[in-house]
Amino acid sequence: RAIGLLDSGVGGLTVAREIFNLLPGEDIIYYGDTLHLPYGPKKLSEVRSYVKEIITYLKEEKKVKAVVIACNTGSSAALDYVKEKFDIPIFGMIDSAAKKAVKISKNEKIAVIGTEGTIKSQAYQDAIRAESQEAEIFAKACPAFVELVEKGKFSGPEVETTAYSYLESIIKAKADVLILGCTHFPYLMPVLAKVMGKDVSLVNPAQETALEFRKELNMSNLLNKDFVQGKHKFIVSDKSRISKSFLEHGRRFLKLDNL
Ligand code: DGN
Repeated sequence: RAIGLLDSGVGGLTVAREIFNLLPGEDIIYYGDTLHLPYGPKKLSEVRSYVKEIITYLKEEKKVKAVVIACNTGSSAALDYVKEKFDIPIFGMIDSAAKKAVKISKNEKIAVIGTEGTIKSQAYQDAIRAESQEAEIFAKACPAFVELVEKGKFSGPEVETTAYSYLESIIKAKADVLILGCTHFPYLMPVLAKVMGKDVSLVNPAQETALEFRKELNMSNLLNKDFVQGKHKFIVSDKSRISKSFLEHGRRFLKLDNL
């Protein structure tokens, strides 16, 4: 049986890439909810119902054995809710990144950036707090980063100025870890690293999630042990948007040409 991955659009392909690399033998069905994107500015209750619908589809129609909500906003809005509703393992983006951040922080000043929905939900703040009572948390919604990445702007003066204005307060607060709590942000890694300075570690939730997910599959005896190359399938909810934008962005986000 396959693993289901879902996101509002193409962003989750950054998570898919990590999972393809770590779990090459698994069949994976990627569902991009292009009909409802972006999730970032939407009400959490609305995002929650989209996520529930998609998981219902993946489970009932595609018979997936496990699901990764490969979207920080989707995970923030829906993870606890869907975990209760479904009887298959469902994994989100938040906890593994929060754990890693607390583990590597030396001064317990941890910053997290994401969409408005992710930051408003407090999901990262709660997850960090669950790992460390003492941690000082700095959270900032950075919606313009999503737009820049979707325009293909990963570096240059505009990105740097935007990054500096969003991150100034975090830099001044001397946080030593920054969680890139949105699927799009790893693309800005070089600029973010430059703006934050060399003493700040950046945590990429896509990597942390893929590592923890592999452990979880192994523990639940759901890993495919056959030595075969897994098949990858992509589904979008708005077929009219599949054409250019999904394919073009998809190639870039996934760095694969087989879309
Ligand atoms: N995939 C979303 C996230 O990780 O929060 C960002 C893009 C969006 O808002 N749709």
